[in-house]
Amino acid sequence: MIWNREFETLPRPELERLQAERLRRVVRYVYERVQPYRERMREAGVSPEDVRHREDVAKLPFMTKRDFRDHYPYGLFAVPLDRVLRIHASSGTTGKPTVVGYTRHDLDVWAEVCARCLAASGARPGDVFQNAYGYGLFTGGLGMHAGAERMGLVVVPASGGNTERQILLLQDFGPKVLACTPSYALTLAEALEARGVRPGQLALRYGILGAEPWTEAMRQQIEEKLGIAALNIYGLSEVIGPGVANECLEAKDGAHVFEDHFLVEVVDPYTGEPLPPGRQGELVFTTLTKEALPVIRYRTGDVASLNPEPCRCGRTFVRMSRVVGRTDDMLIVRGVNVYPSQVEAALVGLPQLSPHYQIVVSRERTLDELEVRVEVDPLYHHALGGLDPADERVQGLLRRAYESLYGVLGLHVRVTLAAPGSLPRSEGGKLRRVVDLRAS
Ligand code: DLL
Repeated sequence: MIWNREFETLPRPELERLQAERLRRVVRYVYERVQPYRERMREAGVSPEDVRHREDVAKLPFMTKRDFRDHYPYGLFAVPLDRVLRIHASSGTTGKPTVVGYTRHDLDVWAEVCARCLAASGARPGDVFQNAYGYGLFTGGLGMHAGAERMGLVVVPASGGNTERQILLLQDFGPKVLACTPSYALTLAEALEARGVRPGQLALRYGILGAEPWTEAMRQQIEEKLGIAALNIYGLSEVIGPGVANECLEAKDGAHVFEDHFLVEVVDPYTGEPLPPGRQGELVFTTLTKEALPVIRYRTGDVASLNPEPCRCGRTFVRMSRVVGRTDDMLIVRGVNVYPSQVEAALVGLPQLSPHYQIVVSRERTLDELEVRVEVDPLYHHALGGLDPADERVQGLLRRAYESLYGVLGLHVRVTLAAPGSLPRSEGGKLRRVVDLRAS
């Protein structure tokens, strides 16, 4: 179902005209109201008059997470604080959180784009919706909540965590739609399995999963274990929260970016030069309609590519690929770029392994060591009767995992097999899979 047919299927020329008009307006608006950005534009020698066409966005200077840190907490707001109705924040890896604010109009736009995500993922007005994104400062819970109310869903505001209760709600309240992080969807799937609940016994049909990277292999696992169609939702607090892009049920092949509100570019992470469609690089967003905290050319650190091909669902919005990693959590191990998703892709071909893994990077004097810890599939673990290093089958599995990782990464990796359930699980939110011991 297309929630807002008028905008989501606008012919490209009209959409691009609309973007140009909104871009001109937001650049002037920010120039007049946000001092740090005005200074940045002056330094770059660009004035609002220089921005006439959509392509002119490339003349503008970038914003980064650093700007949020430097002007913490409210220094990038474009309206006085008393026009802000809501504050959210995302915890960074270091120090202070990134603070964002919304006017009444912004909350309205946010509900609209989240409603589009829910509709694109299969939800229909009247469906019961279990919202297991965290409520609170994190944007996931309240963002999806507002979208669901806008759509007319029956909202169960479960929030993240408390797996026992989630299971009870899934069994007794009969939700058809579930939203949570993909790693938490796996936690829930395992918990159901452990209780002998089969997918067919639940009313669940659709999952709206995001807020962290995941892969096609994980999608398959989740779809099988929960008996649902699992759709990818993408977003970030600095741009709005969830609701920047979402896959459609028809194609499940890239997330449509809601381009009437967010102008997207892909740039070379090193040079900042815009890259053509299809090329992988850093996603950069300009908000076209936000009031409290518009961002201009915000560098997300997320690495992905764009696909402008028409989609069979009828939406005219460009599709972004899965996020393959972040420019800043990309590991460089002995000079080789490594994304966690590559490790996952290398391991999925081995059915004796489970999708639970952890990557540990350490340094022995000067040499980086990459260790991948991966859990053995519970059934296979049972058949093995433990993980005896002398067991030939264990050795064989280690060798195959090693070879597969070497094939994908071109790096020697130390593989450690772990017992089912021994590696960290998502307890409701985002899962941290990488442990980098080199800095400590
Ligand atoms: O995670 C917003 C959100 C909530 C998105 C619920 C989807 C669902 P932040 O906490 O600010 O906001 O984190 C944003 O999470 O820059 C990406 O690195 C990552 N991320 C978000 N969605 C995806 C996704 C929310 N579908 C950061 N795939 C972003 C991969 C994602 N990474």
